[in-house]
Amino acid sequence: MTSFSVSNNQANGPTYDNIGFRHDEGRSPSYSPQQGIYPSFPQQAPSYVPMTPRTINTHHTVTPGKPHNTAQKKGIKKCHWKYILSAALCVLLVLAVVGLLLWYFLYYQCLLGKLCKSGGKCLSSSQWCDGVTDCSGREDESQCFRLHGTSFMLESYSSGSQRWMPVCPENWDNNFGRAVCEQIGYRSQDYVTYSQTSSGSLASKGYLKLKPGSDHESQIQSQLAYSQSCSARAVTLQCIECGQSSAAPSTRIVGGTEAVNGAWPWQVSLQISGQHICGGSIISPYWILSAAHCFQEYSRPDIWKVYSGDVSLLKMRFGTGKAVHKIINHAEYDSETNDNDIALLKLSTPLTFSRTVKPVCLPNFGVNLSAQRQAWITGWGALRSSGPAPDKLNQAQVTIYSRETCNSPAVLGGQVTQTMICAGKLEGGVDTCQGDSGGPLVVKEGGVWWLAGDTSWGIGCAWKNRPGVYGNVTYFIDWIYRQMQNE
Ligand code: 4AZ
Repeated sequence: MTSFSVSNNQANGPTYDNIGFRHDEGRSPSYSPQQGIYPSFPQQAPSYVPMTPRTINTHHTVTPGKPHNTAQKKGIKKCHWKYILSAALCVLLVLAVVGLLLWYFLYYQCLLGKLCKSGGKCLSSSQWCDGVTDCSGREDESQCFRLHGTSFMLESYSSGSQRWMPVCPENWDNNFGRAVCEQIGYRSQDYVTYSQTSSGSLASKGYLKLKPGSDHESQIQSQLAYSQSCSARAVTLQCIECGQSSAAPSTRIVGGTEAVNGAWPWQVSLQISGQHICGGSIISPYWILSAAHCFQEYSRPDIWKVYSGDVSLLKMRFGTGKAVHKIINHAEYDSETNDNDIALLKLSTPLTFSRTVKPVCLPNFGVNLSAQRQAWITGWGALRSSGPAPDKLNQAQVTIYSRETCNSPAVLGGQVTQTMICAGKLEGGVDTCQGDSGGPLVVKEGGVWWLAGDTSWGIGCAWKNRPGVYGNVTYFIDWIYRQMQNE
């Protein structure tokens, strides 16, 4: 974490000219046959002598009143069949082309349906979350529940109306809550409770309600049915106790300060041979969220140890640290652009939560963690570019900027993609730095702390108009839960 002011003399970032597609106004109209080339059928036998259309009538003269000879009649018949045959061929060709185009767009490109990621099968939209597994990787039935907003309202995807709907608490109990949390990706041991909230405008289009006699051990979404009304409010779910800090952060805003124990209980230090390399955030007893670039050179899980529970690296070394069972880097991480800079570490044994070891909340759908929010960064990174790393965890408050501001030519000039967010102080002086990578960017909203980003990259540290760049955790939420479900 860096906390000093420097003036930045960097040249502005590159700009890109986006010359969009222009319709070709001078294009000739599509082909249409010229009038008068072919004789109108069946006035006369065709001549098989190659000729220009203009000469047709000069080769055969037909005397009025005189019967046509047999050859001429045969010629007419031949021509008749030829004409029908070529017309039929044309129709067949057109049908084949139309069929091919329909197949390409409707099935191959799956324009109207949804594509299975595994196997590439195209399903109709109503097959998604209908309780029947159609994709070989089960993804059509694996993400049919989500939590919405700061109230943690449960939503289920309705295959019938093809939208997310709140769940009515009628017939609901903790067994269903636990089963849904497990389906989302949490362990049943971590389940806290279910409750009820006002669904507000989200229920204006109805609810999904458990049918009487539903069984929590069977597929839950196939036991939910559409209901216009609900006697109670809507189900909220706490799948894990998350986002609770045990100590208030310093009220000082500008610059970094030393953190106290328990203020950021999700912060971990990822180490190799007793040396701090990267930061990370606890999201559940088994899972740490960090940055993919931390594991490019050191990709073997057995060389890493995860330390948690204290602001002092020295003190944490008295503990043993947790072994890493598996490192899951995002498959589309791009080390050139830093796109998709996110990784998950599965621990060999679960963490025991305490006052100083707790998970942060993963962003629920609809929680606004975007532009102009005040957020906090924490880490054991360098106090200045290429400077020494501290023993104590540092914290600083930053502003999350809109992608438009991040990408303006004077700031990061188009390098901030949708998988990233940028945050810092445009005036300079406060930022993450080497060694903070993988660590958290958090926002407090509705009384809990949400993980908005993982520290990824930057141009220098704390330079004016060069805010730090973070992995956009909201963007990765489906990816994160998919990994948690699969392991
Ligand atoms: C790094 O090298 C690094 N100023 C992390 C964050 C930032 C710069 C560098 C953001 O790990």
